[in-house]
Amino acid sequence: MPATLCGPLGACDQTPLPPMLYCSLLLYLKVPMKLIGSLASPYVRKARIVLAEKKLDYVFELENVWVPETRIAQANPLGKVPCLVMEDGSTLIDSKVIVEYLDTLTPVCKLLPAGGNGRERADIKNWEALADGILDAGVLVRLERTQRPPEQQSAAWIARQLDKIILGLAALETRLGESAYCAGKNYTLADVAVGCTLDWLSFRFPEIDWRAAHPALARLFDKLSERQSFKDTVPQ
Ligand SMILES: N[C@@H](CCC(=O)N[C@@H](CS)C(=O)NCC(=O)O)C(=O)O
Repeated sequence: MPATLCGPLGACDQTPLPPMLYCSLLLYLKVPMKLIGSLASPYVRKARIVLAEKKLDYVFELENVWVPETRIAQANPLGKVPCLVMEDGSTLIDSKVIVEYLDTLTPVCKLLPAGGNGRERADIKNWEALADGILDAGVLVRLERTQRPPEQQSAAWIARQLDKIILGLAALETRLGESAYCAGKNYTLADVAVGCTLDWLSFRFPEIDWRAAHPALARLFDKLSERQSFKDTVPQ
């Protein structure tokens, strides 16, 4: 019986190739990485911007994780995007994990300092954690408002999450101060994460006028918006 080339996630009713042979064949055929995601998700955007900055080849597969027919669980048991399917068919989940891995693939536009500089690296990851944490709070507010009937929505829960957004923005503003970029003189993953967060807030919470109260963040965001990677991934 002829062997059939089939992806680890796909159904296959013929004898698959032995895994080692399958992986070697994929590498030989130069199957590009695949990013599963949506055009609106700020976490997905973070990965797309990093892929673009690092000039990495990939296929972007759109997936709506909110419809019952979604097949995202085949790639990510947590049912979330982004999910990166690597050349050998194995997957990485969570934008923080994905972007850290992507940065190791090429020295082009290094977004995290290499190995030895642990403190600097932790500092950049800390910016990312804060930016992502603001997003997490925003997502919880949106889910409360869009997925629950009005009479079941908790005003206290929404206020708690909105506080995190407000305090998180204030912390970003103070930390940025007069610096050219979040981590100092150089553009890093911290800027990618903060830029995605600010733009998503404008997209989903236009009533939060973060620009007015945060001139340093507004200045940073205007600079980031000139980058092709940001222009090509505006949330929609
Ligand atoms: N911490 C995750 C968050 C990913 C996330 O929450 N993605 C949203 C889209 S914006 C999602 O897929 N939600 C589906 C769900 O929660 O079921 C990351 O950084 O990748």
